[in-house]
Amino acid sequence: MASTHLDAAFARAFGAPATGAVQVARAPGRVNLIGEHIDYCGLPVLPMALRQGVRIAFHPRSDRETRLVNRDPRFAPSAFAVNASIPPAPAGDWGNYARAAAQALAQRFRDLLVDSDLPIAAGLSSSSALVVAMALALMHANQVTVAPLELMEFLGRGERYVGTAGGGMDQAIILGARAGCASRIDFHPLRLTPTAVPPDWQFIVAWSLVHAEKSGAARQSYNERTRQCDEARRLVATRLGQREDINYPALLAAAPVEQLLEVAGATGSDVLARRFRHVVTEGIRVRQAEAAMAAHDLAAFGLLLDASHQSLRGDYEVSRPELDRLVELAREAGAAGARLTGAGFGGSIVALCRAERAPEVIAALRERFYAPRGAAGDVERYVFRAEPSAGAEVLTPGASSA
Ligand code: NG1
Repeated sequence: MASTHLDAAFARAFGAPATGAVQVARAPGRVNLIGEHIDYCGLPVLPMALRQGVRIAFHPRSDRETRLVNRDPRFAPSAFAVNASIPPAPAGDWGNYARAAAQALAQRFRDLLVDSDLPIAAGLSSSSALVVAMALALMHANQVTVAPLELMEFLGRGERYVGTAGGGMDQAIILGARAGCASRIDFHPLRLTPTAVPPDWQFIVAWSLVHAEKSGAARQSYNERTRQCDEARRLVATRLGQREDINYPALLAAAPVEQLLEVAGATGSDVLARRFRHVVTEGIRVRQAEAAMAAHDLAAFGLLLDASHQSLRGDYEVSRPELDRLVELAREAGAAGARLTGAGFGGSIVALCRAERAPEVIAALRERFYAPRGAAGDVERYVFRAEPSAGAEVLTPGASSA
């Protein structure tokens, strides 16, 4: 959307500002290509930013009030005062993502109009895009600068305000993505390493039509996985004679994979052994996938996507029949590989194919998944080609942003 449209919508929501131009912060959504449910274990992941994202038009106020209006009428206006401690709105209120950023930055405040072309609860990080866009708007209006890596870590921790024990992948890629590239994110210490996505590769994102609401049961299941991974790590470390607080990267460096899996299998908990196996094997797949991308080896990357999905489905138990069906259909239509992306429990899949095959894959999903479910009308929003895009920014006033 052109920012002039946002200016007009802003004026309708708050009245035209008496002084200065309305400014716009933009933060993209992301699709994680591989490395799922391992960022909170401190293991590398390989996401890329999307063209779609969140835009916030903003203008300073002279008091400590922040007023938020969302162009999507499903989200009611929200307001809060910026103090040292900002109480959250009830669980599930979208305004909590803005509060998360404001609480993390604790500055003075403004009127903000939020606009998004990202599907919500689709595993594409619409929530973190909102947190990052909000943080950039607040920082820009208050002339605060924070070094990029520090801001990524800061907002990763800051988003836990909403109650999800998330890793740091989303905030890092949303802020640090490079156009045309996927980025390997390492967490100890935080570092982004871009790899160009080969021009004849096409990643396709398709939504399962199932909302993965982070505020409800999905959050509990997500947080349960983080606890299980931690428990599995402690059990394996103790049995190997390592320190109980050793982190995953160090544990993986301390013993061969076969030995780690054998020790995990002997702990007496089938669930913990399977969670552990997912984490360890997924970590290996990330390295292999990055190498396959650098070597333009589409078939190898596709097989790694398939293996990741099997592991997330069987060992990690975060898939759903709708996601499995989409993966199956994408494969049948000629994708080299496909898997659920994001936290799961609903949300989207990502599939990879040669660029020239993308129309066939998209058409097959439309006919065989969306049409039978009565959802063919809005299909462009549900299934689309993922364009590896640049990270978040504050746009120059008056600049048009397609
Ligand atoms: P999504 O897909 O946005 O719910 C969540 C976490 C990530 C990561 C993935 C699973 C947040 C903000 N994001 O992402 O850190 O753990 O799940 O790989 O909690």
